[in-house]
Amino acid sequence: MLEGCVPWPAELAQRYRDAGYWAGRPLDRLIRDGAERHPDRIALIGTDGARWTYAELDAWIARAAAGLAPSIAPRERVLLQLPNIPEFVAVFFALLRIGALPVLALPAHREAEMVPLAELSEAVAYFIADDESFDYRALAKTVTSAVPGVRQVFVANADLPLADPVPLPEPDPSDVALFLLSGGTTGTPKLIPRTHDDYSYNGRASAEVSGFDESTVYLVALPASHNFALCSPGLLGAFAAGGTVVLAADPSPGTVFPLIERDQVTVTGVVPPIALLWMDAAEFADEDLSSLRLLQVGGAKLNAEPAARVRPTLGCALQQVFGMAEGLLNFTRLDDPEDLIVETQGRPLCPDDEVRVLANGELLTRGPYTLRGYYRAEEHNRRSFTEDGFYRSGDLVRQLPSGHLVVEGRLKDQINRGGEKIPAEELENHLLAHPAVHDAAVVGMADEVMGERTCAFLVVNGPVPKLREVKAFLRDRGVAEFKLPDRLEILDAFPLTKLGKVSKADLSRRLAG
Ligand code: OOB
Repeated sequence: MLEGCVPWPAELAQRYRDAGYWAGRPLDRLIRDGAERHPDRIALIGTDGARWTYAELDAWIARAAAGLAPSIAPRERVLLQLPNIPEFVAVFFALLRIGALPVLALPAHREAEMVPLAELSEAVAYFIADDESFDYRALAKTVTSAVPGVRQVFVANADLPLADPVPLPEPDPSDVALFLLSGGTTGTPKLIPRTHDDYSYNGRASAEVSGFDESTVYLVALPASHNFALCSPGLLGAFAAGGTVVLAADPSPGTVFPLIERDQVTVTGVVPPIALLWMDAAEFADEDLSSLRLLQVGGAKLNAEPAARVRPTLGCALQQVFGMAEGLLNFTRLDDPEDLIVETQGRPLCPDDEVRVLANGELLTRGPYTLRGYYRAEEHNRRSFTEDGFYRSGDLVRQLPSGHLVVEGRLKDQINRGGEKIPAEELENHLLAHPAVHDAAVVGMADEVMGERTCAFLVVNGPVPKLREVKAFLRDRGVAEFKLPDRLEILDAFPLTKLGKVSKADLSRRLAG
C-alpha cells in the first residue's frame, strides 16, 4: 500500500476477498469491460449532445493514457479540478490506467483550498479546464508558483496530449487508486485514499441497490468529483451496469430539464436544496420529465415533508442516500415501504458494513469500503478512529430495528450548507487573519431551503466590519465561495463552557432565540 496510507488488517482483507467484495480488478476495468462486452452501446453524452460509445470512450482513454504516460509516473499524485465535461471522464480513467493517483478537487475550490491540497498530496501535475465561469489558468499559476512540485498544468479541454496506445503495467488492485477530499473538520484538508478494490465495490454494489442496468441513463447533476455523483452509484456505477452517463454543467432546472427530455434520463442524484428547486420548477416546466424513474437525494438531510412530495411532483421514486467520502453508504431500498423511504436516510449498503451507535448517538463504522486512516495524518487519525479501526463519523443517528438510520444531528464542528461541507475551524482561521478580528466562531443556522447556512460570530478589536467586506476579504484570500459566511454577528465576548471553551451550543441558541 502507498506510504502514508493505512491498510486493512489481513484477516479483514481476506474476509472481504472471500465474500467477493474485493474482486481484484483495477478500477479502470469498468470501461475496458464495457468496451469488450458492449462496444456499441452509448457510454457518455456531453452537455452539448456529443456521444461516445463504450468502444470510443475506451479508445479515447487509451490515447490519453499514452499521451500522459511520458510525463506522469505510476503512484504520482495529480490534482484533478474539472467541471462536468467529457474530459473529466477521459482524464480520470487515463490517470488510473497509467497508475497515477487522481486527487479529486471541486471546481468551486480556490487558492486557499488548492495550495494546501497540492502540498499535502505532493502533486506533480494539475488538470484544469477552460471554463466561462472562472479563470482556472490564473488559479493554476498561483498554485504552481506557491508549490513548485506541481511541475505541469494540463488544460484538459484545450491541450490534452493524445498518442497511439501503448501497453501499460496493471496497478495492484489492493493499492490506492485515487484520493477523495474529506468534508473536513479541522483547519487543514484531509485526503481519503480509496483502493481499486474498495472503490470498484462501492460503485458496483451501489449500482445494484439502485437498480442500475443497461437501460440506466444517469445524469451527473452534482460535481462529478464528489463521491455521490462519482461512485454512489454515480457515473462509475452507471458504467459498471453498462448504462449511459449524461453530463450536466450545473444542476439548475434550466440546464437539467432539457437534458432529461433530450437523453431520456432515468436517474440522477442531487442534494436536498436542488430537489426542492426541481419540485417547484417541475410544475411550470415545458419539458417532458416522464423518463425519470428515480431521484436519489443525499449529502444533507432531506426532511420528510419534501421527501413525500417527490413522487407527486416529479413522477418518480425517491431514494435517500446518506453517505460520506470516507466510505459508508446508506440507501433506502427501492422496495422499502413508503414510510421508510420518506422518513429514514437508508440502511448500510454492505452486509459487512459494521455500524456502531454509541450511547450519545454517534455513528461509528468500519467495513470493506470505509477508510482506515486519512492520508499522512497520523495524529488526526488517532482521534478519528477507534483502536479497533472504526471511523468516527461525527454524525448523530438513531437506528431502527430494520437497520435503517435516521440522521439526527452532528458532533463534528462542520457546517453542512445544502450538502456542501464547511469545516468551522478552517473558516475561523481565515477570519482570524482579518486585522479587525480578535476572535471568531462559526456556527450553522437553520434554513428552510439549505438546511443550514453559515453564521460567523466575531469579537472585534477595530472598526466593526460589514458582511460584504468580510466576504471580500475571504474571497481575496482564495476561500471558495460556498464557504463564505451568510451572516455576521458581533459580540463583546464569547459565551464559554464550564471548561472555558467557546460554547457553540450557546451561540446556536442565540440564533434560534
Ligand atoms: C456525502 O459525502 P461528504 O463526504 O460530502 O459528506 C458526508 C457527510 C456525512 O457524514 C453527513 O454528515 C452528511 O454529509 N450527509 C447527510 C446525508 N448524506 C450525507 N446527512 C443527512 N442526511 C443525508 N442523507 O455527502 C455523500 C457521499 C456519498 C453519497 C451521498 C452523500
